[in-house]
Amino acid sequence: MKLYGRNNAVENLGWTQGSKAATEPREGFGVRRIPALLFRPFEASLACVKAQRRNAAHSKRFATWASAQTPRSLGARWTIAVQSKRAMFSFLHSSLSGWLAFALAIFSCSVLMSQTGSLAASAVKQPNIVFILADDLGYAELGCYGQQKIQTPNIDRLAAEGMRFTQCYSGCHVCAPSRSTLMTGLHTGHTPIRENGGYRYLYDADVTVAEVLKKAGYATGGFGKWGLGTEETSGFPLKQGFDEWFGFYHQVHAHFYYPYYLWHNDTKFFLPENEGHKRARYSHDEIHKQALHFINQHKDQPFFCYIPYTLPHVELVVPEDSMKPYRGKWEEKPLPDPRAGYIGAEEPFATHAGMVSRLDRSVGEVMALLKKLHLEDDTVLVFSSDNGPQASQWLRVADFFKANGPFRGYKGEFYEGGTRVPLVARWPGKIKSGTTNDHICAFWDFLPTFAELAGTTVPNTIDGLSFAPALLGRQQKQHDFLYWEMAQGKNLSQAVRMGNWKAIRHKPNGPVELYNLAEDIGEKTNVAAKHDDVVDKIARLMTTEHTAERAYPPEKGSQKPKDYVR
Ligand SMILES: [Ca+2]
Ligand SMILES: [Ca+2]
Repeated sequence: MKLYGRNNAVENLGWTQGSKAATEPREGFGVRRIPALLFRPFEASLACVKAQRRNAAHSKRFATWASAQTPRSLGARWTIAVQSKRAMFSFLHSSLSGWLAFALAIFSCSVLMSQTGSLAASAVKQPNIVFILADDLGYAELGCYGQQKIQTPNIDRLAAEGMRFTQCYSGCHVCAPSRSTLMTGLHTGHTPIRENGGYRYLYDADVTVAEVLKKAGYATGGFGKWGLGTEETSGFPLKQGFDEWFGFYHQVHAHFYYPYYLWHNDTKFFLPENEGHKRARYSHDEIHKQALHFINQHKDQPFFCYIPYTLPHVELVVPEDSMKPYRGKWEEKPLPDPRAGYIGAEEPFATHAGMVSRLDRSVGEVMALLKKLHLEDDTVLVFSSDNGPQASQWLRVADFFKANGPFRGYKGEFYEGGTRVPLVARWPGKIKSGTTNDHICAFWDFLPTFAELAGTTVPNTIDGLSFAPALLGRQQKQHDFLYWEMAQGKNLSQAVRMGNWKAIRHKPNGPVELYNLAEDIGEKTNVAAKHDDVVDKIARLMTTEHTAERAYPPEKGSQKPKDYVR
Protein backbone atom coordinates (compact mmCIF):
# COMPACT_ATOMS: atom_id res chain seq x y z
CA MET A 1 0.00 0.00 0.00
CA LYS A 2 1.44 3.31 -1.00
CA LEU A 3 -0.03 6.39 0.54
CA TYR A 4 0.62 9.62 -1.22
CA GLY A 5 1.50 12.43 1.10
CA ARG A 6 -0.89 14.89 -0.43
CA ASN A 7 -3.84 15.26 -2.75
CA ASN A 8 -5.66 12.48 -1.04
CA ALA A 9 -7.91 12.42 1.95
CA VAL A 10 -5.01 11.80 4.32
CA GLU A 11 -3.51 15.18 3.77
CA ASN A 12 -6.85 16.86 3.25
CA LEU A 13 -7.79 15.81 6.73
CA GLY A 14 -4.49 17.21 7.90
CA TRP A 15 -2.90 14.02 9.18
CA THR A 16 0.39 13.94 7.37
CA GLN A 17 1.51 17.41 8.24
CA GLY A 18 1.88 16.85 11.95
CA SER A 19 4.40 14.07 11.64
CA LYS A 20 7.88 13.97 10.21
CA ALA A 21 6.04 14.14 6.92
CA ALA A 22 6.17 17.90 7.17
CA THR A 23 9.74 17.61 5.96
CA GLU A 24 9.04 14.55 3.85
CA PRO A 25 5.87 15.62 2.12
CA ARG A 26 5.54 12.50 0.00
CA GLU A 27 5.67 10.00 2.79
CA GLY A 28 2.76 10.80 5.09
CA PHE A 29 1.65 7.85 7.21
CA GLY A 30 3.10 5.52 4.62
CA VAL A 31 4.28 2.03 5.36
CA ARG A 32 7.76 3.21 6.32
CA ARG A 33 6.36 5.51 9.02
CA ILE A 34 4.14 3.01 10.81
CA PRO A 35 6.70 0.81 12.67
CA ALA A 36 8.30 3.80 14.38
CA LEU A 37 4.95 5.11 15.53
CA LEU A 38 3.91 1.74 16.93
CA PHE A 39 6.74 1.95 19.43
CA ARG A 40 6.24 5.60 20.17
CA PRO A 41 2.57 5.86 21.11
CA PHE A 42 2.90 9.30 22.62
CA GLU A 43 4.57 10.66 19.53
CA ALA A 44 1.86 9.07 17.44
CA SER A 45 -0.83 10.71 19.51
CA LEU A 46 0.94 14.04 19.48
CA ALA A 47 1.28 13.83 15.74
CA CYS A 48 -2.47 13.43 15.48
CA VAL A 49 -3.08 16.46 17.72
CA LYS A 50 -0.72 18.61 15.68
CA ALA A 51 -2.39 17.38 12.56
CA GLN A 52 -5.76 18.47 13.88
CA ARG A 53 -4.45 22.02 14.25
CA ARG A 54 -3.55 22.06 10.60
CA ASN A 55 -7.01 21.13 9.45
CA ALA A 56 -8.12 24.70 8.89
CA ALA A 57 -5.31 25.36 6.44
CA HIS A 58 -6.28 22.30 4.50
CA SER A 59 -10.00 22.80 4.49
CA LYS A 60 -9.94 24.67 1.20
CA ARG A 61 -8.05 21.89 -0.58
CA PHE A 62 -10.41 19.40 0.97
CA ALA A 63 -13.46 21.27 -0.33
CA THR A 64 -12.04 21.06 -3.85
CA TRP A 65 -11.35 17.39 -3.56
CA ALA A 66 -14.69 16.74 -1.90
CA SER A 67 -16.63 18.34 -4.74
CA ALA A 68 -15.35 15.56 -6.98
CA GLN A 69 -16.64 12.79 -4.68
CA THR A 70 -20.05 11.24 -4.43
CA PRO A 71 -21.98 12.72 -1.49
CA ARG A 72 -22.83 9.35 -0.06
CA SER A 73 -19.38 7.83 0.04
CA LEU A 74 -17.83 11.08 1.09
CA GLY A 75 -20.27 11.51 3.95
CA ALA A 76 -19.67 8.02 5.24
CA ARG A 77 -15.88 8.37 5.07
CA TRP A 78 -15.90 11.77 6.65
CA THR A 79 -18.00 10.51 9.53
CA ILE A 80 -15.67 7.57 10.14
CA ALA A 81 -12.59 9.73 9.87
CA VAL A 82 -13.97 12.28 12.32
CA GLN A 83 -14.99 9.51 14.68
CA SER A 84 -11.53 8.01 14.62
CA LYS A 85 -9.99 11.34 15.52
CA ARG A 86 -12.51 11.94 18.29
CA ALA A 87 -11.56 8.58 19.75
CA MET A 88 -7.95 9.66 19.73
CA PHE A 89 -8.61 12.96 21.47
CA SER A 90 -10.83 11.50 24.17
CA PHE A 91 -7.96 9.14 24.89
CA LEU A 92 -5.57 12.03 25.37
CA HIS A 93 -7.84 13.62 27.95
CA SER A 94 -8.18 10.50 30.01
CA SER A 95 -5.73 9.21 32.62
CA LEU A 96 -5.26 5.76 31.21
CA SER A 97 -2.10 3.84 31.90
CA GLY A 98 0.78 3.89 29.41
CA TRP A 99 0.00 0.40 28.15
CA LEU A 100 -3.62 1.22 27.53
CA ALA A 101 -2.49 4.35 25.69
CA PHE A 102 -0.16 2.23 23.63
CA ALA A 103 -2.93 -0.18 22.70
CA LEU A 104 -5.28 2.64 21.79
CA ALA A 105 -2.65 4.35 19.70
CA ILE A 106 -2.17 1.15 17.71
CA PHE A 107 -5.92 0.81 17.34
CA SER A 108 -6.35 4.40 16.21
CA CYS A 109 -3.51 4.16 13.76
CA SER A 110 -4.94 0.96 12.29
CA VAL A 111 -8.37 2.60 11.92
CA LEU A 112 -6.69 5.57 10.32
CA MET A 113 -4.71 3.37 7.98
CA SER A 114 -7.77 1.47 6.85
CA GLN A 115 -9.57 4.74 6.22
CA THR A 116 -6.73 6.43 4.41
CA GLY A 117 -6.09 3.31 2.37
CA SER A 118 -9.61 3.21 0.99
CA LEU A 119 -9.72 6.96 0.52
CA ALA A 120 -6.40 7.03 -1.26
CA ALA A 121 -7.60 4.30 -3.57
CA SER A 122 -10.76 6.15 -4.50
CA ALA A 123 -9.68 9.79 -4.36
CA VAL A 124 -8.28 11.38 -7.44
CA LYS A 125 -4.53 11.53 -7.23
CA GLN A 126 -3.56 14.75 -8.86
CA PRO A 127 -0.04 14.81 -10.24
CA ASN A 128 1.84 18.04 -10.69
CA ILE A 129 2.06 19.01 -14.32
CA VAL A 130 5.17 20.73 -15.60
CA PHE A 131 4.91 21.60 -19.28
CA ILE A 132 8.07 22.94 -20.90
CA LEU A 133 7.52 24.43 -24.34
CA ALA A 134 10.40 25.34 -26.63
CA ASP A 135 9.97 28.05 -29.26
CA ASP A 136 10.77 27.19 -32.91
CA LEU A 137 12.67 24.02 -31.99
CA GLY A 138 12.57 21.60 -34.93
CA TYR A 139 11.53 17.96 -34.72
CA ALA A 140 15.11 16.70 -35.10
CA GLU A 141 17.04 19.14 -32.92
CA LEU A 142 17.25 16.80 -29.94
CA GLY A 143 19.57 13.83 -29.61
CA CYS A 144 16.58 11.61 -28.82
CA TYR A 145 15.07 12.65 -32.18
CA GLY A 146 18.24 12.02 -34.18
CA GLN A 147 20.22 15.25 -33.77
CA GLN A 148 23.93 14.65 -34.43
CA LYS A 149 25.57 18.02 -33.75
CA ILE A 150 23.81 19.61 -30.78
CA GLN A 151 24.14 18.15 -27.30
CA THR A 152 20.85 17.69 -25.43
CA PRO A 153 21.71 15.14 -22.71
CA ASN A 154 18.96 16.18 -20.29
CA ILE A 155 16.03 15.98 -22.69
CA ASP A 156 17.50 12.74 -24.03
CA ARG A 157 17.47 11.39 -20.48
CA LEU A 158 13.91 12.63 -20.02
CA ALA A 159 12.95 10.59 -23.10
CA ALA A 160 14.85 7.56 -21.78
CA GLU A 161 12.94 7.83 -18.51
CA GLY A 162 9.60 8.47 -20.21
CA MET A 163 7.75 8.24 -23.49
CA ARG A 164 8.76 9.78 -26.80
CA PHE A 165 6.01 10.53 -29.32
CA THR A 166 6.84 10.41 -33.02
CA GLN A 167 3.64 11.94 -34.42
CA CYS A 168 2.82 14.96 -32.29
CA TYR A 169 1.72 18.08 -34.15
CA SER A 170 1.82 21.65 -32.97
CA GLY A 171 -1.33 23.74 -33.05
CA CYS A 172 -0.10 25.71 -36.03
CA HIS A 173 3.13 26.50 -37.91
CA VAL A 174 3.65 29.76 -35.97
CA CYS A 175 3.62 30.73 -32.30
CA ALA A 176 0.40 32.46 -31.26
CA PRO A 177 -2.15 30.18 -32.95
CA SER A 178 -0.20 27.15 -31.76
CA ARG A 179 -0.40 28.38 -28.17
CA SER A 180 -4.07 29.29 -28.60
CA THR A 181 -4.88 25.67 -29.49
CA LEU A 182 -2.80 24.48 -26.56
CA MET A 183 -4.62 26.72 -24.11
CA THR A 184 -8.17 26.17 -25.43
CA GLY A 185 -8.26 22.58 -26.66
CA LEU A 186 -9.60 23.89 -29.98
CA HIS A 187 -7.93 23.51 -33.39
CA THR A 188 -7.24 26.61 -35.49
CA GLY A 189 -10.62 26.37 -37.24
CA HIS A 190 -12.22 27.14 -33.86
CA THR A 191 -9.62 28.62 -31.54
CA PRO A 192 -9.79 32.40 -31.07
CA ILE A 193 -6.23 33.39 -32.01
CA ARG A 194 -5.22 32.25 -35.47
CA GLU A 195 -2.46 34.63 -36.42
CA ASN A 196 0.68 36.06 -34.91
CA GLY A 197 0.84 39.74 -34.12
CA GLY A 198 0.51 40.04 -30.38
CA TYR A 199 -2.62 42.14 -30.08
CA ARG A 200 -5.19 39.39 -30.45
CA TYR A 201 -6.39 38.11 -27.11
CA LEU A 202 -8.55 35.52 -25.39
CA TYR A 203 -11.99 36.53 -24.16
CA ASP A 204 -13.23 35.79 -20.64
CA ALA A 205 -15.50 33.09 -22.00
CA ASP A 206 -12.59 31.19 -23.56
CA VAL A 207 -11.68 28.33 -21.26
CA THR A 208 -7.96 27.67 -20.82
CA VAL A 209 -5.98 24.71 -19.51
CA ALA A 210 -4.97 26.91 -16.58
CA GLU A 211 -8.61 27.63 -15.73
CA VAL A 212 -9.50 23.94 -15.89
CA LEU A 213 -6.61 22.98 -13.60
CA LYS A 214 -7.10 25.91 -11.24
CA LYS A 215 -10.72 24.88 -10.78
CA ALA A 216 -9.47 21.40 -9.96
CA GLY A 217 -7.37 22.84 -7.14
CA TYR A 218 -4.03 23.42 -8.84
CA ALA A 219 -1.67 26.29 -8.22
CA THR A 220 -0.99 27.67 -11.69
CA GLY A 221 2.08 29.53 -12.90
CA GLY A 222 3.37 30.57 -16.32
CA PHE A 223 6.98 31.50 -17.11
CA GLY A 224 8.02 32.78 -20.50
CA LYS A 225 6.09 33.84 -23.58
CA TRP A 226 2.31 34.07 -23.40
CA GLY A 227 1.19 35.68 -26.67
CA LEU A 228 -2.58 35.38 -26.04
CA GLY A 229 -3.32 38.84 -24.65
CA THR A 230 -1.47 41.69 -23.00
CA GLU A 231 -2.00 43.14 -19.54
CA GLU A 232 -4.68 45.52 -20.88
CA THR A 233 -6.95 42.79 -22.24
CA SER A 234 -9.15 39.95 -21.07
CA GLY A 235 -6.46 37.66 -22.46
CA PHE A 236 -4.06 38.63 -19.65
CA PRO A 237 -2.94 35.30 -18.17
CA LEU A 238 -3.94 36.33 -14.64
CA LYS A 239 -7.49 36.64 -16.01
CA GLN A 240 -7.18 33.29 -17.74
CA GLY A 241 -6.48 30.94 -14.86
CA PHE A 242 -2.88 31.72 -13.96
CA ASP A 243 -2.06 32.68 -10.37
CA GLU A 244 1.30 34.00 -11.49
CA TRP A 245 3.10 34.95 -14.70
CA PHE A 246 6.66 36.01 -15.30
CA GLY A 247 8.04 36.93 -18.71
CA PHE A 248 6.41 38.31 -21.85
CA TYR A 249 2.81 38.98 -22.81
CA HIS A 250 3.28 40.51 -26.25
CA GLN A 251 4.82 38.39 -29.01
CA VAL A 252 7.21 41.13 -30.09
CA HIS A 253 8.47 41.72 -26.54
CA ALA A 254 9.42 38.04 -26.49
CA HIS A 255 11.71 38.51 -29.48
CA PHE A 256 14.37 40.07 -27.27
CA TYR A 257 16.89 38.31 -25.06
CA TYR A 258 18.18 41.52 -23.44
CA PRO A 259 15.08 43.67 -22.89
CA TYR A 260 15.16 46.39 -20.27
CA TYR A 261 12.16 44.87 -18.53
CA LEU A 262 10.05 41.75 -18.22
CA TRP A 263 6.61 41.39 -16.69
CA HIS A 264 5.90 39.88 -13.31
CA ASN A 265 2.12 39.68 -13.11
CA ASP A 266 0.93 43.26 -13.75
CA THR A 267 4.21 44.88 -12.74
CA LYS A 268 7.27 45.62 -14.81
CA PHE A 269 10.34 43.73 -13.63
CA PHE A 270 13.18 46.00 -14.67
CA LEU A 271 16.54 44.80 -15.91
CA PRO A 272 18.51 48.04 -15.67
CA GLU A 273 21.75 46.18 -16.37
CA ASN A 274 20.58 45.76 -19.99
CA GLU A 275 20.05 49.50 -20.54
CA GLY A 276 22.38 51.03 -23.11
CA HIS A 277 22.03 47.87 -25.26
CA LYS A 278 24.17 45.89 -22.84
CA ARG A 279 24.02 42.11 -22.79
CA ALA A 280 23.98 41.61 -19.03
CA ARG A 281 20.87 39.68 -17.98
CA TYR A 282 19.61 37.09 -20.43
CA SER A 283 15.81 37.01 -20.31
CA HIS A 284 15.71 33.22 -20.51
CA ASP A 285 17.76 32.91 -17.33
CA GLU A 286 15.48 35.28 -15.42
CA ILE A 287 12.40 33.38 -16.56
CA HIS A 288 13.97 30.03 -15.70
CA LYS A 289 14.89 31.23 -12.21
CA GLN A 290 11.29 32.27 -11.55
CA ALA A 291 9.93 28.94 -12.80
CA LEU A 292 12.18 27.06 -10.36
CA HIS A 293 11.06 29.39 -7.60
CA PHE A 294 7.41 28.63 -8.35
CA ILE A 295 8.03 24.87 -8.15
CA ASN A 296 9.83 25.34 -4.84
CA GLN A 297 7.03 27.49 -3.46
CA HIS A 298 4.25 25.10 -4.44
CA LYS A 299 5.92 21.80 -3.68
CA ASP A 300 3.27 20.88 -1.11
CA GLN A 301 0.22 21.22 -3.33
CA PRO A 302 -0.62 20.14 -6.85
CA PHE A 303 0.71 22.66 -9.33
CA PHE A 304 0.64 23.35 -13.04
CA CYS A 305 3.89 24.96 -14.08
CA TYR A 306 3.75 26.06 -17.71
CA ILE A 307 7.19 27.09 -18.97
CA PRO A 308 7.06 28.45 -22.51
CA TYR A 309 10.75 29.41 -22.80
CA THR A 310 11.65 31.50 -25.83
CA LEU A 311 14.72 29.43 -26.73
CA PRO A 312 15.81 28.83 -29.45
CA HIS A 313 13.69 31.47 -31.27
CA VAL A 314 15.80 34.20 -32.93
CA GLU A 315 17.46 36.70 -32.06
CA LEU A 316 20.54 34.54 -32.45
CA VAL A 317 22.30 35.28 -29.19
CA VAL A 318 23.32 33.28 -26.13
CA PRO A 319 25.72 33.87 -23.21
CA GLU A 320 29.32 32.79 -23.64
CA ASP A 321 29.16 29.72 -21.39
CA SER A 322 26.69 28.12 -23.80
CA MET A 323 28.69 29.21 -26.89
CA LYS A 324 31.94 27.79 -25.59
CA PRO A 325 31.45 24.06 -26.32
CA TYR A 326 30.62 24.87 -29.95
CA ARG A 327 32.93 27.76 -30.68
CA GLY A 328 35.36 27.00 -33.52
CA LYS A 329 33.73 23.65 -34.19
CA TRP A 330 32.35 24.52 -37.60
CA GLU A 331 33.17 26.88 -40.41
CA GLU A 332 31.10 29.95 -39.67
CA LYS A 333 29.88 32.91 -41.70
CA PRO A 334 28.26 35.86 -39.90
CA LEU A 335 24.49 36.06 -40.00
CA PRO A 336 23.32 39.58 -39.20
CA ASP A 337 19.66 39.96 -38.24
CA PRO A 338 18.05 42.01 -41.02
CA ARG A 339 15.54 43.58 -38.64
CA ALA A 340 16.61 46.91 -37.17
CA GLY A 341 17.26 46.71 -33.44
CA TYR A 342 17.80 42.94 -33.41
CA ILE A 343 21.01 41.11 -32.56
CA GLY A 344 22.67 38.98 -35.22
CA ALA A 345 25.41 36.37 -34.86
CA GLU A 346 29.05 36.24 -35.84
CA GLU A 347 29.00 32.49 -35.36
CA PRO A 348 25.42 31.49 -36.11
CA PHE A 349 25.91 27.71 -35.86
CA ALA A 350 27.68 27.84 -32.50
CA THR A 351 25.10 30.34 -31.28
CA HIS A 352 22.10 28.28 -32.29
CA ALA A 353 23.60 25.08 -30.89
CA GLY A 354 24.38 26.95 -27.67
CA MET A 355 20.78 28.16 -27.44
CA VAL A 356 19.40 24.64 -27.78
CA SER A 357 21.91 23.34 -25.24
CA ARG A 358 21.00 26.11 -22.80
CA LEU A 359 17.37 25.14 -23.19
CA ASP A 360 18.39 21.55 -22.48
CA ARG A 361 20.38 22.64 -19.44
CA SER A 362 17.32 24.42 -18.07
CA VAL A 363 15.23 21.28 -18.56
CA GLY A 364 17.93 19.42 -16.64
CA GLU A 365 17.69 21.91 -13.79
CA VAL A 366 13.91 21.47 -13.61
CA MET A 367 14.48 17.70 -13.47
CA ALA A 368 17.10 18.12 -10.74
CA LEU A 369 14.80 20.31 -8.67
CA LEU A 370 11.93 17.81 -8.92
CA LYS A 371 14.33 15.13 -7.74
CA LYS A 372 15.64 17.24 -4.88
CA LEU A 373 12.10 17.98 -3.70
CA HIS A 374 11.12 14.28 -4.02
CA LEU A 375 8.48 15.29 -6.55
CA GLU A 376 9.58 13.14 -9.48
CA ASP A 377 7.02 10.38 -8.90
CA ASP A 378 4.21 12.87 -8.46
CA THR A 379 4.97 15.00 -11.48
CA VAL A 380 4.11 14.61 -15.13
CA LEU A 381 6.92 16.40 -16.93
CA VAL A 382 6.18 17.21 -20.57
CA PHE A 383 8.44 18.76 -23.17
CA SER A 384 7.45 19.96 -26.63
CA SER A 385 7.93 22.76 -29.17
CA ASP A 386 5.38 25.21 -30.57
CA ASN A 387 6.29 24.85 -34.27
CA GLY A 388 9.08 23.85 -36.65
CA PRO A 389 12.46 25.52 -37.13
CA GLN A 390 12.87 29.09 -38.30
CA ALA A 391 13.69 29.37 -42.02
CA SER A 392 13.78 32.52 -44.20
CA GLN A 393 17.11 34.26 -43.55
CA TRP A 394 18.01 31.64 -40.96
CA LEU A 395 17.42 28.78 -43.37
CA ARG A 396 21.07 27.78 -43.53
CA VAL A 397 21.14 27.32 -39.75
CA ALA A 398 18.10 25.04 -39.84
CA ASP A 399 19.58 23.10 -42.75
CA PHE A 400 23.04 22.81 -41.19
CA PHE A 401 21.51 21.05 -38.20
CA LYS A 402 18.90 19.19 -40.29
CA ALA A 403 16.46 20.67 -37.81
CA ASN A 404 13.34 19.33 -39.53
CA GLY A 405 14.71 15.79 -39.85
CA PRO A 406 13.24 13.86 -42.76
CA PHE A 407 10.40 16.30 -43.25
CA ARG A 408 9.64 18.97 -45.81
CA GLY A 409 9.10 22.56 -44.71
CA TYR A 410 9.85 24.87 -41.81
CA LYS A 411 8.11 27.27 -39.47
CA GLY A 412 5.36 29.06 -41.39
CA GLU A 413 4.40 26.06 -43.53
CA PHE A 414 1.88 23.27 -43.13
CA TYR A 415 4.28 20.64 -44.46
CA GLU A 416 5.38 18.25 -41.75
CA GLY A 417 8.55 20.20 -40.96
CA GLY A 418 6.46 23.19 -39.91
CA THR A 419 4.13 21.38 -37.56
CA ARG A 420 5.52 18.01 -36.49
CA VAL A 421 7.27 18.55 -33.16
CA PRO A 422 9.03 16.57 -30.46
CA LEU A 423 6.89 15.45 -27.53
CA VAL A 424 8.39 13.74 -24.51
CA ALA A 425 6.50 12.90 -21.32
CA ARG A 426 7.77 11.40 -18.08
CA TRP A 427 5.86 10.21 -15.03
CA PRO A 428 7.91 7.57 -13.19
CA GLY A 429 5.93 4.45 -12.38
CA LYS A 430 2.99 5.54 -14.53
CA ILE A 431 4.42 6.20 -17.98
CA LYS A 432 6.57 3.28 -19.04
CA SER A 433 10.16 4.42 -19.34
CA GLY A 434 12.13 4.26 -22.58
CA THR A 435 9.05 3.88 -24.76
CA THR A 436 8.20 5.31 -28.16
CA ASN A 437 4.61 5.99 -29.17
CA ASP A 438 3.29 6.59 -32.70
CA HIS A 439 -0.09 7.92 -31.55
CA ILE A 440 -1.15 10.88 -33.70
CA CYS A 441 -1.84 13.82 -31.41
CA ALA A 442 -1.86 17.60 -31.53
CA PHE A 443 -1.63 20.60 -29.24
CA TRP A 444 -5.39 20.81 -28.73
CA ASP A 445 -5.12 17.40 -27.04
CA PHE A 446 -3.16 18.78 -24.09
CA LEU A 447 -6.17 20.36 -22.36
CA PRO A 448 -8.21 17.13 -22.16
CA THR A 449 -5.08 15.09 -21.40
CA PHE A 450 -4.07 17.25 -18.46
CA ALA A 451 -7.69 17.41 -17.28
CA GLU A 452 -7.89 13.61 -17.29
CA LEU A 453 -4.62 13.27 -15.38
CA ALA A 454 -5.92 15.82 -12.85
CA GLY A 455 -9.20 13.91 -12.53
CA THR A 456 -11.37 16.72 -13.73
CA THR A 457 -13.71 17.38 -16.62
CA VAL A 458 -13.36 19.55 -19.72
CA PRO A 459 -15.68 21.83 -21.69
CA ASN A 460 -17.65 19.59 -24.07
CA THR A 461 -17.05 21.73 -27.13
CA ILE A 462 -13.33 21.08 -27.55
CA ASP A 463 -11.65 19.39 -30.50
CA GLY A 464 -8.98 17.76 -28.35
CA LEU A 465 -8.79 14.08 -27.51
CA SER A 466 -7.06 13.04 -24.30
CA PHE A 467 -3.98 10.93 -24.90
CA ALA A 468 -3.70 10.03 -21.23
CA PRO A 469 -4.51 6.39 -22.17
CA ALA A 470 -1.51 6.34 -24.54
CA LEU A 471 0.67 7.72 -21.76
CA LEU A 472 -0.56 5.16 -19.25
CA GLY A 473 -0.39 2.18 -21.61
CA ARG A 474 -4.14 1.80 -22.05
CA GLN A 475 -6.39 1.50 -25.08
CA GLN A 476 -6.16 4.84 -26.91
CA LYS A 477 -8.89 6.35 -29.11
CA GLN A 478 -7.72 7.82 -32.39
CA HIS A 479 -8.56 11.11 -34.02
CA ASP A 480 -10.67 10.84 -37.17
CA PHE A 481 -8.57 13.71 -38.53
CA LEU A 482 -6.46 16.71 -37.52
CA TYR A 483 -7.23 20.11 -39.01
CA TRP A 484 -5.19 23.31 -39.25
CA GLU A 485 -5.73 26.67 -40.84
CA MET A 486 -3.98 29.99 -41.05
CA ALA A 487 -5.58 33.15 -42.33
CA GLN A 488 -2.96 35.61 -43.49
CA GLY A 489 -5.18 38.42 -44.68
CA LYS A 490 -7.74 36.81 -46.95
CA ASN A 491 -5.37 34.06 -47.96
CA LEU A 492 -6.73 31.18 -45.91
CA SER A 493 -4.44 28.16 -46.05
CA GLN A 494 -5.53 24.82 -44.62
CA ALA A 495 -4.18 21.37 -43.84
CA VAL A 496 -5.60 18.01 -42.79
CA ARG A 497 -4.06 14.82 -41.54
CA MET A 498 -6.39 11.83 -41.93
CA GLY A 499 -4.84 8.43 -41.27
CA ASN A 500 -1.71 8.38 -43.42
CA TRP A 501 -3.05 11.07 -45.75
CA LYS A 502 -1.79 14.60 -45.47
CA ALA A 503 -3.49 17.34 -47.44
CA ILE A 504 -2.62 21.02 -47.85
CA ARG A 505 -4.52 23.78 -49.64
CA HIS A 506 -2.63 27.05 -49.95
CA LYS A 507 -5.58 29.31 -50.78
CA PRO A 508 -9.38 29.18 -50.62
CA ASN A 509 -10.80 26.98 -53.37
CA GLY A 510 -7.27 26.28 -54.59
CA PRO A 511 -6.09 22.79 -55.51
CA VAL A 512 -5.60 20.32 -52.67
CA GLU A 513 -2.16 18.71 -52.47
CA LEU A 514 -2.27 15.16 -51.18
CA TYR A 515 0.59 13.08 -49.78
CA ASN A 516 0.70 9.54 -48.48
CA LEU A 517 2.92 9.77 -45.41
CA ALA A 518 3.21 5.98 -45.16
CA GLU A 519 5.23 5.97 -48.38
CA ASP A 520 6.33 9.56 -48.67
CA ILE A 521 7.36 11.06 -45.34
CA GLY A 522 9.08 13.95 -47.15
CA GLU A 523 5.83 15.00 -48.93
CA LYS A 524 7.58 14.95 -52.28
CA THR A 525 4.90 13.44 -54.50
CA ASN A 526 1.47 14.98 -54.77
CA VAL A 527 -0.92 12.08 -55.41
CA ALA A 528 -4.16 14.12 -55.40
CA ALA A 529 -4.93 13.27 -59.03
CA LYS A 530 -5.06 9.54 -58.18
CA HIS A 531 -7.36 9.84 -55.15
CA ASP A 532 -10.42 11.95 -55.99
CA ASP A 533 -12.45 10.34 -53.20
CA VAL A 534 -9.90 11.22 -50.52
CA VAL A 535 -9.49 14.75 -51.87
CA ASP A 536 -13.29 15.24 -51.88
CA LYS A 537 -13.59 14.05 -48.30
CA ILE A 538 -10.76 16.30 -47.12
CA ALA A 539 -12.12 19.30 -49.05
CA ARG A 540 -15.42 18.81 -47.23
CA LEU A 541 -13.57 18.81 -43.89
CA MET A 542 -11.84 22.02 -44.92
CA THR A 543 -15.28 23.57 -45.31
CA THR A 544 -16.91 22.19 -42.16
CA GLU A 545 -13.98 22.70 -39.76
CA HIS A 546 -13.41 26.33 -40.68
CA THR A 547 -15.37 28.98 -38.81
CA ALA A 548 -15.14 32.74 -39.19
CA GLU A 549 -12.22 34.24 -37.35
CA ARG A 550 -12.87 36.69 -34.54
CA ALA A 551 -12.37 40.30 -35.56
CA TYR A 552 -10.00 42.13 -33.23
CA PRO A 553 -9.57 45.91 -33.23
CA PRO A 554 -6.26 47.02 -34.71
CA GLU A 555 -3.29 47.35 -32.40
CA LYS A 556 -2.86 50.54 -30.42
CA GLY A 557 0.56 52.17 -30.45
CA SER A 558 3.74 50.71 -31.83
CA GLN A 559 5.41 47.45 -31.02
CA LYS A 560 8.91 48.32 -32.09
CA PRO A 561 12.24 47.16 -30.67
CA LYS A 562 12.60 50.52 -28.91
CA ASP A 563 9.61 49.59 -26.75
CA TYR A 564 11.64 46.74 -25.28
CA VAL A 565 15.34 47.44 -25.75
CA ARG A 566 17.20 50.68 -25.26
CA1 LIG B 1 7.32 29.57 -32.23
CA1 LIG C 1 -11.40 32.40 -19.54
